[in-house]
Amino acid sequence: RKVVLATHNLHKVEEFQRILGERMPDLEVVPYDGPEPVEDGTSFAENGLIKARAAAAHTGLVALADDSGIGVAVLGGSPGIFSARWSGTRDSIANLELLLAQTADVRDRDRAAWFTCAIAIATPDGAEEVVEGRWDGRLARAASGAGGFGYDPIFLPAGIPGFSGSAADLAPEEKNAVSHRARAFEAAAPVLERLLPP
Ligand code: ITT
Repeated sequence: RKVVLATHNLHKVEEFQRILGERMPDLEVVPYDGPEPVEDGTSFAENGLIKARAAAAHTGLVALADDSGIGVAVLGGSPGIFSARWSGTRDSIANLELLLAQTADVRDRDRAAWFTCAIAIATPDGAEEVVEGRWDGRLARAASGAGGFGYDPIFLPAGIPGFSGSAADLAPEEKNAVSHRARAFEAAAPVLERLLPP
């Protein structure tokens, strides 16, 4: 059984390979190298579906897409769906530095933030579903940690006993046990089982 992963973000590919390898080891994951559709949806779910639909149509395979980002409470949930290009570029350091600058005056107790991941699944014959996962925490005041990608160095996950570092301080398997992507995948797995050909 095969699924095409409709993302050009290599960090997402790596996380999915680990998450899928552990939870659905019999599934073959093929990367998508076809045309990238315009992501002009107004939500994570819509943008995920746009990507999954395009990959399913182009490959003839069941497609899985991830649309994700970080939300900051005092910014009304921004960057949200604009996370990948928040500074106007895809440079993740520029993006996280802008976010730190925008929240420099925000007190510790008001720094609530969260990651969201929408996983969309589309089949070549037009079935589609989308699920979401969320990971709550706080925005750090400075970047730290060497792992992860994107905004991980400035995200302080809540609820990990004895841990006060950033998401970039977590080992891949630790992040993949609790992240927004892992939680979304938990909801996506039964959908995938249902939509994959036998
Ligand atoms: P594709 O559309 O090709 O999948 P993308 O990177 O453009 O790749 P998105 O539009 O979904 O994907 O943008 C997601 C951005 O949100 C991503 O570039 C990161 O900056 C951020 N992000 C998502 N998940 C993250 C995670 O687990 N850790 C840190 N940052 C994350």
